[in-house]
Amino acid sequence: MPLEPSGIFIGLGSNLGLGSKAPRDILLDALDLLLQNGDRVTTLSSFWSTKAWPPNRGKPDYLNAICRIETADEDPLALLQRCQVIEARMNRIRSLNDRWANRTLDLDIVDYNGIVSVNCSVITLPHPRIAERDFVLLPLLEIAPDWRHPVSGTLGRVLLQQLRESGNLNDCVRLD
Ligand code: PH2
Ligand code: MG
Ligand code: MG
Repeated sequence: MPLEPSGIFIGLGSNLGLGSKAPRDILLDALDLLLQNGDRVTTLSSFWSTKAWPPNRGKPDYLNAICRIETADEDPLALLQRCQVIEARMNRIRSLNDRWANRTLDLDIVDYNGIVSVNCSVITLPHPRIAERDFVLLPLLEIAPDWRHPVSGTLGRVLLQQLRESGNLNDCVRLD
């Protein structure tokens, strides 16, 4: 029997405001824009305030969330492009010399129906660092408690427990 597809999950992040908009407004606008593109947001996690990774570089805290969407097409690359257009509309500047530069908006495809693409220059699915990121796992598990990593098959909650045991937690606070 085929495995139940796990769904399409997008990670949202912001650690910079834009004009009068705070990160929270930017994430809400991004959800609106996804919808306007025809990507139906079916579930949204809480917003989490998280310490910037990598730590101790003086970067502002992030606001992170995860949403689950349903797309009209079945094309991860087309979704990536729609996400990049939304990032650009929120004035996302890509820094050439700082991989972890502050950002007004980051939309990452975390998991696209369990698709595994390795060594693809355009997009790596699932997102390669899920297992190391509590700011991804915590909101993801809120909306998909039985989510499994598409590559290892390991339950997300087990990955989170492993992160806890390794002491590599990032100080994430769930907001109301
Ligand atoms: N995203 C990054 C780099 N560092 N730190 C936190 N807490 N949350 C993020 O979403 C994040 C980060 C690159 O995309
Ligand atoms: Mg990211
Ligand atoms: Mg990104």
